[in-house]
Amino acid sequence: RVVRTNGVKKNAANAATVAKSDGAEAVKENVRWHAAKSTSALPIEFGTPEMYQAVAQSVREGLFDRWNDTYAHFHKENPKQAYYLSMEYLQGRALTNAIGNMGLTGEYSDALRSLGYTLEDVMSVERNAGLGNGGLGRLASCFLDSIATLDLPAWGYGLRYKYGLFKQAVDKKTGEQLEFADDWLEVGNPWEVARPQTAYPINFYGKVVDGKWVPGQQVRAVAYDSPIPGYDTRNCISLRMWDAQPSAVDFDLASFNASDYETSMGPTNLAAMLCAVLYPGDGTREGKALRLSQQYMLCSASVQDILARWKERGNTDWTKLPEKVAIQMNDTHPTLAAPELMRILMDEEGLSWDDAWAITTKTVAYTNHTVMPEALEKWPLDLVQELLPRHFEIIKRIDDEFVASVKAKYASKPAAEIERAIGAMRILENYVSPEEKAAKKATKASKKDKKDKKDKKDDKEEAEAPAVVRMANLCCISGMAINGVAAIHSEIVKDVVFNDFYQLFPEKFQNKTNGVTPRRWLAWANPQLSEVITKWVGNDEWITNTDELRKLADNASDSKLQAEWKAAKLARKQICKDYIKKVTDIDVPIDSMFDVQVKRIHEYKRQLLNILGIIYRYKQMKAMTPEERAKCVPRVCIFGGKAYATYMQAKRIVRLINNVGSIVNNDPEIGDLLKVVFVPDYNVSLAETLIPASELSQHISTAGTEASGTSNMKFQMNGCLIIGTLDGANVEIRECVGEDNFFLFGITDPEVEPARKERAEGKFVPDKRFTEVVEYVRSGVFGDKFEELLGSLEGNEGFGRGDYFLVGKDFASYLEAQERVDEAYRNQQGWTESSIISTAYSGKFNSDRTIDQYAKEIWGITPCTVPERK
Ligand code: 4GP
Repeated sequence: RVVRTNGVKKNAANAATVAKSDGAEAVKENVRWHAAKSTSALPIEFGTPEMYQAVAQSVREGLFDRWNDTYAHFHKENPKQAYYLSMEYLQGRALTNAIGNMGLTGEYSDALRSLGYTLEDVMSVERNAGLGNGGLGRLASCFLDSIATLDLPAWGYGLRYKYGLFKQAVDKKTGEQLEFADDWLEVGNPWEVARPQTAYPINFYGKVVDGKWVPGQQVRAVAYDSPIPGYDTRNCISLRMWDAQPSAVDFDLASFNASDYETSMGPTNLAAMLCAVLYPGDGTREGKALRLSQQYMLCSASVQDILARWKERGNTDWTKLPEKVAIQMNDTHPTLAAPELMRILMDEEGLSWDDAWAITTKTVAYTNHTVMPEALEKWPLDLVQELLPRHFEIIKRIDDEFVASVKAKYASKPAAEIERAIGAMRILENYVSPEEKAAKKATKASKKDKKDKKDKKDDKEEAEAPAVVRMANLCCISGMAINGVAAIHSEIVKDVVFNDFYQLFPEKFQNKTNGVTPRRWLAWANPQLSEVITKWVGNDEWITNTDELRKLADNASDSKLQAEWKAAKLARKQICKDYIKKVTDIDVPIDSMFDVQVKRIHEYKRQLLNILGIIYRYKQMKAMTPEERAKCVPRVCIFGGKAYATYMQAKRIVRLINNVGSIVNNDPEIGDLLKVVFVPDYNVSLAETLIPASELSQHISTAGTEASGTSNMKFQMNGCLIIGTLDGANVEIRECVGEDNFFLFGITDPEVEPARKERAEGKFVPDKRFTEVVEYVRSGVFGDKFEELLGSLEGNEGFGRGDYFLVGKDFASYLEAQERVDEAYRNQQGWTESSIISTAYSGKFNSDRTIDQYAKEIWGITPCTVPERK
C-alpha cells in the first residue's frame, strides 16, 4: 500500500490544527500532507510504520496550539504551579491516548480506513516508552493525564533514558527470563520536542572553597518536552525529560588533536552514561555513583528550571516562593531537590540559611510508595561527600540542626529515649565526625597495650556499619507533607515506617489513595465495554466523573445489560486469545475463566502462591475420574511481569511458572481444562490487552506489604473480580464493591508478625496440601527440583528463609477462596452481576480524585483553564 501523496496541498482544511468539527475528510487530508512532507520515509517504502509517523505528526500538529497556549496562559496568569519529580514514567503509547483525549478517535479511524489502513495497526507500531519499573512510574503517568484533564498548573520532570527497562523474553528450552536492551528511541520519537536552548549545567565532584562549590566535572542537562493533552479541554501540559550532553567548554580539543581521545572524550562519555539506562545495577560503588548522579541531574536541572520560570514570570520576592511553587518528590529518588534548592537559594541567590530553610520546607513534599526496607534509599556517606561536596555540607547541617531541635523539644524525656529517637530519625547513620574519629584514635592509642575484648567488638561494629545518608529521613525532615498511597499504607507509614517522625510532626502526615486514569484504562483500552457503559449510563460523562458509573448498579441484574456486558467481555477475550497465540503459540480456550496476575515479579507479591495453587489444582484434576474432571471450571491462568535482572529468586519464580506451563498445557488428560501462560515483556500496552479480557485477577501480597497496587483498580474498572488479601488498596476496593463481590483470603496485617514468630519458633504446622505440593515440585516433575526457591519457604537452614512472606500460612485459605471463585463462576448470571457492580463502584479509583486531593491538600494549586482562541 502506498499512499499517493502527489498533489497534496496545505490548505485551510488540512492546515495546522485539525479540530473535531473538521471531520474525517479534513483529518485524511492532513494525514496525507504529513505523509508527503513530514516523515523521514522515502516514497517507495511507505507502509504502516511510515503511516504511523504521518499520523503522529498530524496529531502532534493538532496538539501544538493547545500546548503553546497553555504555556503562554500559565506564564500570563502566574499561578502557583506544582512540579512532579519522578525518576520513572511509564507513559505507554501516546497516539491512541492523544487522539482519544482530543476526541478525534472516530475521525482518525475513518480517515485511515479510507486510506487503506486501520487505526489499530497504525497505533501498534509505536514503541512503549518503558522508562520505569512498575507501579510508581505508571502512577506518575496517570497523574499527568489527570493534571491536564483537571486544567491544573502542574508539570512533570523526568530523565530521558536511552534504554528503558529491559525487554523480556523467555528461553523456550529452560523457561528462564532473558533480558535485552530496550532501545525505544531507535526509530525516533515523534512526541518529543528537543529544546536545546533550555539547558542547565550540572556539576559533580570538586571541593568547597569559602562555602562555595568549585566543581570538578560538568555536563549539560538539555530539555526534551512531550505534550500531555487533557481530555475534553484545551489544556495541554508538559512532561520535561532531561538528556545529558557534554558541555562544549569541556571538550578538550587539544587532547583530541594530540590523539589522546580518552581524555578528550571523557565528558562525552560521562554524559552518555548518565542517561544511558534506567536503574543501572548499583551493586558496585561505580553503579551507586552513577545512580546518584542520575538522581542529582534530575533534581538539579528541574530545580534550576523551576526557579528560572519563576523569575521569568516576574516574581522577585524569594520568601514568597512557596506561594508559587510546590515540588512533589515521587519517593526518595528525587530527595536531592531539597538540598539543591537550599544550595541555589544560599550560594547563588545570597539568602541566609534560615530563609532558605523556611522556603524549602514549605516547598517540597514526599510520597512514600513502599514499605520494603531495601527500597528506603541509603547512600554511602563518603560517596555523597565526594560526588556532591557542597550538598554534603548542607545535609550535614540540616542533620545537626534537626538533632539539636529534637534534643530541645524532647528535653523532658529520659536520655535513652532521646538517643533512640534521634538514632531512628537523624539523616546521617553511623556517622563519626573527623573530631570524634581523632578522639577515638587517641583513646585507642593510649589503651593500645591493654586492648580488651570490648574494644575489639567496637572495632568490628565500626567496620561493619558504614556511614550512610538516609534519604527518606531527609525527606521527612525537609518535606511540608508526607503521604502514603492507600489508607492502610498511610497508617503503616505513621505507625511503623516513620513512627518517630509521626510523633514529632503529626501534622505532616497524609493519605492519598492512588487512582488510575479512566481515559487510558477504560475508555480507550476497552472501547467495547465503554460503548455498553455509555449506553446504560445514558451519556459519557463517566469518562471524567466516574461516580456516574454507579448508575450501572441499578441494572446489574438486567438480562439485556448482562448480555451486552458479556458480549463485550467475550470480544476482549478473543483479542487477548489471538495475542497469546501470536506471542506464545499457546491456544487458550475462550470459554475458560481468564485468571490474570500481572505485575513485577516479587516474593512479596506472591506469584509463588498462585503457581503453587495451580499445581495443586493440576494434581487434583489428575486424580479425578474423567466424569469428575468434566465438572471442573476451565481456567486460563495468565502471568506477566519482569523480574529485576539481579533478583534471582524472582527469576526462579518465572522459570517455575514456565515449566509448569510446559507440562500442564501438553497434558492430554487435562486438555482445555487448565492452561498456564506466561506472556513475556509485560508493559503498558500488554496491560491494555490483558486487563479488559480478564475475569478474575489476583492481588495476593502478604498483608501489609503492598503499598497500594494500581492494577487492582484497572481490573476493577474493567469489570474483573478480585481474589486478594486485605492489603494496599484492596481494602478500599472491597469496601466499595462489597464483600460479596470480592474473594478475600489470608491473614491480616496485625497477624503477620505473630505468624512469623510462630514460624521462627518452629511451631507452625503447614497444611497437608501445601506440603504435598511442595514435595511434588521437589520430585522434579517440572524439570528441576527448585531447591533454592522452595527452600525460601522453609526454616533457616541452607536455602531456608523462614517463609518470610507466609505462603505456607495463607495457602489453605487461598485454596478455599479459589473454591469460592469456581463456585461463583458456575453461576454466570451472578458472576456478570458482580462484574457490573465492580465497574459501577470503581469511581473512587479515578486518578482525577487523587490529583484533586494532592492539589488541594498538599500543593495548594487551583485550575488555570486555557480559554478558547478567539
Ligand atoms: C509501588 C508500590 O509497590 C505499589 O503498591 C503502588 O501502587 C505504586 O508504587 C504506586 O504508588 N512502588 C514502586 C516502587 O513501584 O518502585 O517502590
